[in-house]
Amino acid sequence: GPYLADAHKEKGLNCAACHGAKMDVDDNETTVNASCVQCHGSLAKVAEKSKEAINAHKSHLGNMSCTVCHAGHTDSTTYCLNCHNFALKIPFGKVAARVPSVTLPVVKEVPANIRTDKTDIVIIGAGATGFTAAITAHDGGAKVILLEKMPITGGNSQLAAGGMNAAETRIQKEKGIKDSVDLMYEDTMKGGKNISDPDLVKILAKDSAAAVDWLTSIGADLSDVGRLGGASVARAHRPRGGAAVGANITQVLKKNAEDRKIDVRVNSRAVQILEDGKGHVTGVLVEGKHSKLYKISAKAVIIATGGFSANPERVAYYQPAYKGMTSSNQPGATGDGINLGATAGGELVDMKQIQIHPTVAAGSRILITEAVRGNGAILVNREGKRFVNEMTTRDAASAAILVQTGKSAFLVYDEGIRKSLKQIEGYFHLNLVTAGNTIADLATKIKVPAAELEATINAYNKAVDEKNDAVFKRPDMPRSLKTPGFYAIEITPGVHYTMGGLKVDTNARVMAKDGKPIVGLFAAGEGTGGVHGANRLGGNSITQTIVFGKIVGEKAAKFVK
Ligand code: MEZ
Repeated sequence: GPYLADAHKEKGLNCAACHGAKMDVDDNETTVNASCVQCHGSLAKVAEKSKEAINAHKSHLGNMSCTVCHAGHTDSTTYCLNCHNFALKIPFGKVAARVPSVTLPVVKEVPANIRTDKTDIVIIGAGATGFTAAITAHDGGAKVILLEKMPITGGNSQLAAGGMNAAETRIQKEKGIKDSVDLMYEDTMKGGKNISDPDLVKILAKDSAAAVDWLTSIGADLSDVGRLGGASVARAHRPRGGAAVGANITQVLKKNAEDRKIDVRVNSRAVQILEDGKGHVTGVLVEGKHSKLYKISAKAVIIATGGFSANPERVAYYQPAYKGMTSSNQPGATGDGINLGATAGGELVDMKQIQIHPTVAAGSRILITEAVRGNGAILVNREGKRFVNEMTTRDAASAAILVQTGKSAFLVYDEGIRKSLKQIEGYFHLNLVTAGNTIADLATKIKVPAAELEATINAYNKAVDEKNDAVFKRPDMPRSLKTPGFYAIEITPGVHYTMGGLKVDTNARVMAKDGKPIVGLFAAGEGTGGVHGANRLGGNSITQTIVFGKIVGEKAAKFVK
């Protein structure tokens, strides 16, 4: 110390002032968080008081509990610093707070007589897949517990930016966009280099429009549509004005879970899937931040934990060339759920298929959404030249950037593109953008030959006018770059998505190595393999979370009945 608790004590507050008369501390730290709010006001109220340019209490991650960052009896840690490099100070805390990669504790023997909770279905991982599964299973009549090892829910889903792919939607029809389920299937198979499981891809495409309808019916805004790499038409659905899709849908999913009073437990790591002598799932062993080891007995377990892009050792194990690369992922994406399923006998597929995203802001973990290119931005190298079709698939764009001088490039756009996509304002807020009044001014600031950059942009604008990109064959050029100001963000590829994971069938059952499903074990989302093959198309991940989150919730609810 001294810690936050000592400061409270000095002000004459006793333990019960924070912990309540019963002094109970659950893993959600419910009582202590309520006490903080009672004295200091809600997060929104605290945010109002801040005059800082970066307002830590007004997070893009939405409403968080105070104890995500503030601790009473240990050093406080600023959660934002897991991804950002702000010089954010926190009372009684440390400046650097990255969550280290964690491996699961090995529990050889489940201690006898430990606390045992009971439910129908345990869902591990509270991202979009986990929430969708929980809501669907709950609405199907099952009792569920949703576990999250991190102090906040939302996972990578709440960072999702560019959109949610769906074909033949009402919104596309209203906008006159001609698309089909077959075309989405073909794009996805081709993007994944034809190694995806065709049955899973068919479901992804066929159920995509219903997934958009379902999300909209429970409160999401997916009314804007853009085009992303590898897609033949605009099918990436996102909120009005081109805002980030993940923040919108995860807030909606969380609210729906709250309204249904679903039992959501953060700081709660599943450490083992429990099985009976026949290999049938009987529940999970959990390690809670405060409750320590306890059991949840359940008839079914759903793994919805995501991938392992934030686990650099594991990424380098499968893809040595990606060693030391930055990642766009939240720190919890370490692949624990894949390990849990494999230890329970699940087969793993496509584990070497790891996606690097071409545009992570250089020297950071901040993803610059593909939607910026989708809305018209171009990629330019240090010599001031374009070098790739900006709308190609991510593997091709990333490979092209990595052979440029400095292994990075500039994403260049103008005021018109800036106005077309709300998400771009965030990059200004984070000081990632270099601005110029003219192209030459921008070129000087980013140390690129001005005459070359002018020639490149003029040639591109001509291609837009003629609807023909003769050199790079970019298929879609929605805007020319003619309206001052002119902007650039230096970008470099970063580990973004792991396509491999647990093998599942079309009923979301985890398959064992003998080709049979493991009774009672289900999985969906990024922790499963087969949907994206060798390369995921931008916008297909959120679709997968909702489409397969619904399937897994329905199938598991039916199974437990
Ligand atoms: O699906 C994605 O990963 C995506 C659309 C990312 C982005 O660039 O916004």
